[in-house]
Amino acid sequence: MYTVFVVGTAGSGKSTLTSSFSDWLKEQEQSTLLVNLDPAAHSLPYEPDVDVRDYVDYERIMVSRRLGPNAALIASIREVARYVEELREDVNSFNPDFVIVDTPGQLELFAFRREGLILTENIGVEGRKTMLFILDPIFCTNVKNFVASTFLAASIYLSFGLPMIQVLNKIDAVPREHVERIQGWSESMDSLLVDLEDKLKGGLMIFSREVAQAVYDIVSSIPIIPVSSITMEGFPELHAALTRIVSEGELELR
Ligand SMILES: Nc1nc2c(ncn2[C@@H]2O[C@H](COP(=O)(O)OP(=O)(O)O)[C@@H](O)[C@H]2O)c(=O)[nH]1
Ligand SMILES: [Mg+2]
Repeated sequence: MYTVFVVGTAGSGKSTLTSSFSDWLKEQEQSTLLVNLDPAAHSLPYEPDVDVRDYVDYERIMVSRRLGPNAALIASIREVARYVEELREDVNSFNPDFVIVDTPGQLELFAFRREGLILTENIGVEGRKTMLFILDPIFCTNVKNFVASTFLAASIYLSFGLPMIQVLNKIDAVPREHVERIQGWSESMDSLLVDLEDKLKGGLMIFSREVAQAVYDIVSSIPIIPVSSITMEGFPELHAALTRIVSEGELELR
C-alpha cells in the first residue's frame, strides 16, 4: 500500500487528478482507494471510499457556530484532525495498491496548519508516502510566478518532509512551447536566468542570479512531470516516478 497526498492551490486540479489518475491506475490493474479530506467539497468528480464529510459537516459548523466561510473552514479542519484515528482505520481496512488523498481546495488550510501534518503522519504507512504538488501551467508560464510556485513547493516540502513530485497539470490547455519553457527552467539554470533577467529588466542582476540559483537548486531536486488530468497524457511517467520513489524508500528501509 502506497499513499499519495495531492496538494496544490485552489483550482489547480487536485480533485480531477485524483479521479483520473485512479481511473488510469485501475486500467493498469492497480487497485486504488480514494480519500477526500476536504470538509467543504460540494461535488467531487469521483466517489470517495473514505470521506471526511461523513464525520465533519462544514455547513452545520458555519451555521451553528455563526462563523464566516473562512473561520468555518478552519474550525472544520480542526474537527477533521480529531477524527484522524477513524480516518486511519477506514483507510487501513482496505489494502489497495495506491491510496490517493485529495486535500482541501485552499492549500494553506492543509499545508500550513498543524492539522495537515497530523493527517499526513497518521494516514498511510511510514516510509511509503509521497506528496504530489500540482502546478497550473497557465499560472507558471510567467517566470516570476514559476519562481513563487517553486518557493511554495519548497516550503511545503519543508513542512511535511515527504518525498515530493511536482505535477504540471492541464498541459492539454496550453501551447506545447509553454510546457517546454517551464521544463527548460528546471533543466537549465541559464534559461531560467535569461528569462528572469528579462522580466526583472536588468538592474537586479545579483538578486536575479541568486534567485535563479536558489530556484534551480530546488527544481532540479524535485522532479516536474507534465500531465493532463483530462487526456491522461503523462500518467505513465507519473506512475514511473512514483514507482522509483517507492523502490528508493524500500532500499532505505533495509
Ligand atoms: N483542461 C484541463 N482542465 C483541468 C485539468 N485538471 C483539472 N481541470 C479543471 O480545472 C478546474 C479545477 O479542478 P479541480 O480538480 O476542482 O481543482 P482543485 O480545486 O485543485 O481540486 C476544473 O474545472 C477542472 O475541470 C486538466 O488536466 N486539463
Ligand atoms: Mg478539489
